[in-house]
Amino acid sequence: MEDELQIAMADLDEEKTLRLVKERIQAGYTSVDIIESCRRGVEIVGEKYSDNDYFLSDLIMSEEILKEVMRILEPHILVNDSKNGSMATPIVMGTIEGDIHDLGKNIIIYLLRSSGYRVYDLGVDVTPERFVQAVSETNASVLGISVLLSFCISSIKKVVDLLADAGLRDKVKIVVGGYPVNQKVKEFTGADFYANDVTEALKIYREILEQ
Ligand code: B12
Repeated sequence: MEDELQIAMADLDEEKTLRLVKERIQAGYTSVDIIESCRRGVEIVGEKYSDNDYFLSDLIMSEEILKEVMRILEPHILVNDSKNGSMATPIVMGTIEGDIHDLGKNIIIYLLRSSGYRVYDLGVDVTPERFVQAVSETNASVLGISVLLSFCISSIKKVVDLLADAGLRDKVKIVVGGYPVNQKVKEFTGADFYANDVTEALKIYREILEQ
């Protein structure tokens, strides 16, 4: 299905993207639907970059537009005040060592916090040792690791191995997320779940946390 917002994002047409986002909010689209259209558009930006049709400056431009989209969307994301920040189970999130992509991770964190979950954000370029330390210190029952660069995937396996060495593996569910993740990545790293879109990510977190 042709999606005007996805195309505007892929074309890096900031004005049109932001106008369409505002129109869709007015028309009652959910934040998740709007984010997904933008994510698919940005995926095309990545493909064009791989094909040498776009340059690094275009990746940076897509980042700027996506941040602007989130600024517009945030006030419209429903916050569950009754549970805000009070959910007992902490979640740890971060982007794996060597990788500084954080737009997707930040969106997931924002949506989880809006649903009342307590999330510790370790930021980007997080070493395996730091992930393990954070799980141990916070008693987290879910660890979310974001990865966008394929060559950083092996460091996620290291996190899983170190958690096992520390006797923490059974205490925490590990979710990997990001553009290159799939069933094979889940199996290779030893993670429990994977998600590369916002709907699947939220579904997994709810399943784990509402058990
Ligand atoms: C924007 C962008 C950048 C920005 C990042 C800005 C930022 N603050 O994040 C900048 C310009 C800095 C950048 C830099 C680079 N980038 Co870049 N970048 C992208 C681009 C176009 C979009 C990424 C993005 O934000 N998508 C939008 C978000 C919403 O989607 P998402 O990240 O997938 O997240 C969603 C889901 O995956 C999921 N999710 C994400 N994390 C998590 C975590 C958990 C736990 C869960 C459950 C779910 C989840 O939920 C999110 C919401 O839907 C991608 C293309 C692509 N296809 O992804 C390339 C891409 C990732 N980049 C790439 C490359 C090569 C680079 C550079 C090496 C370029 C260079 N020559 O310097 C550097 C690397 C820097 C580094 N060390 O990390 C390649 C990676 C190729 C590969 N296979 O490894 C890609 C795929 C482009 C391409 N096709 O070539 N990049």
